[in-house]
Amino acid sequence: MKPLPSAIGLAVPGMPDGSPGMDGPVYGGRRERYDVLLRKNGSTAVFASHA
Ligand SMILES: [Cu+2]
Repeated sequence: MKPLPSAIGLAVPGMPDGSPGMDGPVYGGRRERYDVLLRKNGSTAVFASHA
């Protein structure tokens, strides 16, 4: 895991299937790829990608 940078926060827009809280049997085990976005100093960057 990467060291944590200073940031306002992390976000995952859109509640993609397979992300935390959108996983498990009720979702039929479906998984989508998604990015975790990091917001800092007025800009947004991809912090992590999950396939
Ligand atoms: Cu959700």
